[in-house]
Amino acid sequence: MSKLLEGRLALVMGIANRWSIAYPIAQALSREGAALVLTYLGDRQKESITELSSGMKVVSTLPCDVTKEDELAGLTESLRALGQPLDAVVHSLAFANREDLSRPFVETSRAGFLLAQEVSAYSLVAVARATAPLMTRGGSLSTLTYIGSTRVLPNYNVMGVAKASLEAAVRYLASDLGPQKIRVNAVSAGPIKTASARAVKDFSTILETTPQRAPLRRNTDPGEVADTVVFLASDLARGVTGNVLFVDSGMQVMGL
Ligand code: 0WD
Repeated sequence: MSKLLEGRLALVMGIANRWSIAYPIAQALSREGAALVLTYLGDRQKESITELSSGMKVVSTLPCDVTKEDELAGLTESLRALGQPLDAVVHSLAFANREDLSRPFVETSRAGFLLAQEVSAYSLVAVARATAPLMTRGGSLSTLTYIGSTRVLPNYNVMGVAKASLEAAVRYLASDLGPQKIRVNAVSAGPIKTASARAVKDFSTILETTPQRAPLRRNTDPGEVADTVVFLASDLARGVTGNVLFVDSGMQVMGL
């Protein structure tokens, strides 16, 4: 069977460790034939990315803190130097202060609110601006979101507001970049045990209740999220842009 992404180049941002959702996404893109560029935050992640990506076709591993304009400019330059069009970008990153994920939302500080917005939502705009000029034959920009954008989940708080902003950014970017045949979508994943998720107080309760209530009666497998990102990056999704696709065992349809 032919591979869906043979001859394509994909950028994956957000592999922090083996539990990161970006890791199975990179594996799935690689399985479908894509060559990869990976970015990391800090030297510790560089080591772990190098180890995790052995066996994948990685053409470059680059530092990129999305709050730093010089690192974003460096990313653009390094991608340009590869001399090959970029076809897919995966934005799988977010950050909020732990204290803002464990107390009433009304107590969110100005600085904590702005930090969550900057790293988790504005970064998609910054990444789109840094990478769209390299997507000369069109392509796909995918990000990761969570249902806390539209529903209230205990302690998700400031991150829920950042995800609402991120999803709105997906729609505006889809409109801006559509004429260049760049599609922009979000995948709304069900709860998955990762370092970021553990920062949300009582996250384990959400993980425990999902299999009792979700239509598929189980939690989300990160591989299912990864396959949806592959779909979005492939020509199969050529008519899909500006969307939020739920990969959550159907949990989003439930009222209780
Ligand atoms: O249940 C879950 N785990 C869900 C996660 C459900 C639905 C959505 N998501 C989203 C997250 O909100 C995030 O957008 O998936 C995305 C990936 O999150 P993850 O895989 O759950 O978490 P993690 O492995 O911690 O990766 C997030 C990474 C950071 O990890 P650390 O542990 O260092 O905070 O985001 C990256 C970093 O690698 N990151 C940054 N990257 C560049 N610049 C920055 C930054 N300034 N800050 C954080």
